[in-house]
Amino acid sequence: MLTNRRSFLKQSTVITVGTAAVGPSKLSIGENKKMPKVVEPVIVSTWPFGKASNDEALRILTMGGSGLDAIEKGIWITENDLGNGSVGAGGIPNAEGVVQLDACIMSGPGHRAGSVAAIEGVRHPISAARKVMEKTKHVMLVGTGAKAFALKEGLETAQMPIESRRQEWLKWKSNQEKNAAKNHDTIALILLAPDGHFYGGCSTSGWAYKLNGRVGDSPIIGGGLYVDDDVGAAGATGLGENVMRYCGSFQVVSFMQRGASPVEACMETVKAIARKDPKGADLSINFIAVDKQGRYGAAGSAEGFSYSVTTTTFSKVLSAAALSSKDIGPVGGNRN
Ligand code: SD4
Repeated sequence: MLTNRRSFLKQSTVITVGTAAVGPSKLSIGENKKMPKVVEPVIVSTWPFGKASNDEALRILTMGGSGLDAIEKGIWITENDLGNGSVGAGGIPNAEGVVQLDACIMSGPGHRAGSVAAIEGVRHPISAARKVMEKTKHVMLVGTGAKAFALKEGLETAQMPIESRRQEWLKWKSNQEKNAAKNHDTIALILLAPDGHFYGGCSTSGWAYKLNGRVGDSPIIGGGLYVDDDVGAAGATGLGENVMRYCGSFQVVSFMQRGASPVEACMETVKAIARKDPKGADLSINFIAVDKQGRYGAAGSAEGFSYSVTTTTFSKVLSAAALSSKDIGPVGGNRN
């Protein structure tokens, strides 16, 4: 049952209707006579750093680029930011001092997906994921196989970890007991494109100082990302182990399919996980979502998650709804 529907609806933001026309003066793709409909694009991503990726995704769409181009090139912006310790070559390494990157991409049309996990030395794991989707019969490649494939496809390599991350890792290694692993973030970027279809991508260096070979939720279809062209798209950030055990992004889309707004769907997913999990609300999980009406929303298991939303009329960072302990009942796990 969806609870507190009214309060959720207040938080849920409707910015457009899927069939609303966008004039050619705003989008050059207005010239495409074959396009069945042109809708106002809505781009949503995790964290404030996602805003720069959103802006690039919008630029790509405005230039007539495809939804997949917008996802890939948008995520490139964050992957290229060496100051970002969570994504791309600037990412924090694993416990062995090796940066292992996870990424995936999904196309609503064709329900296609591509993914790479624990890939090393490739500058743009999101592009490797796209190549897996477009050039192979498979969905997911991992480790050395993923790297070999990416290199064969001509993708750029990069030196990682960068020196400052290596120095931090050395400090962490010499003082592991006292240094808790740092918080860590991911870019999940989802969009409703002008062609009326949904696309999404996710890219991360994973949890800081994770075990060698550990793969999180971000490259798992249905975990860190899910797109259903008939319903909408969802993405996740946070502690992947608490997302992937529950097919978190899939759950968000399923809630939307059953009539929930994006913010309701994100919150119902957080609640469903918190009610079942022995950790209760102590989950460190966050979701974003967009639906067919162009509505968007986000929710997290605690205060502090913010996300970025971009359309042709604004680009801004918003605070997500947060789980309240009264929403899940007494702590202890397996509550029904
Ligand atoms: C992971 N979900 O590897 C990623 C990391 C993350 O906020 O998003 N942290 O578990």
